[in-house]
Amino acid sequence: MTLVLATRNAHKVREIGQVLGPGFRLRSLADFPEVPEVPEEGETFEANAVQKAAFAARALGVPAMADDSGLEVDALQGAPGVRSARFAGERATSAENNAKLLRLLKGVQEAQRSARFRCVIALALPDGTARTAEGACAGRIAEAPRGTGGFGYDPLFIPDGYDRTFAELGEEVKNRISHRAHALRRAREMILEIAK
Ligand code: ITT
Repeated sequence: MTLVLATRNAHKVREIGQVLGPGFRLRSLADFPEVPEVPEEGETFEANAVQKAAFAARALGVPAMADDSGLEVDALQGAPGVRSARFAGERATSAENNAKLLRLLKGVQEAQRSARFRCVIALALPDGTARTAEGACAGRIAEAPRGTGGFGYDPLFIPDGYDRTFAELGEEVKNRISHRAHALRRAREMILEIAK
């Protein structure tokens, strides 16, 4: 079954493929360079996920799925949230975003470093109608980056029940307990309806 993903983030494509398992042929916007940059103007993960999925579905004339996700840090009143990708600036690298996060949390004790990753999966039809499913993963922010796996804030995120970061724990653990894995499991029936 083919599923079109409204993303240009290759790490998301890889994780989504691993969680959904064999049987899905994933295509992403990297396969459709003619689709312009998808706007992301919403104030919530849900609004952005729907905007990305509906934009791609309309542009391509086929159903599309989007993932909008990010990190909420309690000591920062939920920041970086929907701005996770561009926390340290419009074209910021993950290293720059992680450095900014550590700077803002300097001196904050472990008990106050709680955070969660959130993910909203949206499935849209070419007529613009969309449905969504959510997932979250609670944890805390490490004192320094550790590990080489994953992407984004993974070297700083220690999920509850573990003392290693997502980047140290690796794909097998992450794809079992992550925000993205939970959202995809909840979306599975809807995904089967739109995949062809
Ligand atoms: P698309 O919009 O093209 O899908 P993006 O990377 O811009 O790609 P988002 O707008 O959803 O995606 O931003 C998500 C950001 O949140 C991402 O760039 C990371 O910084 C962070 N993030 C989301 N999920 C993550 C994960 O599983 N591990 C680490 N960081 C994550």
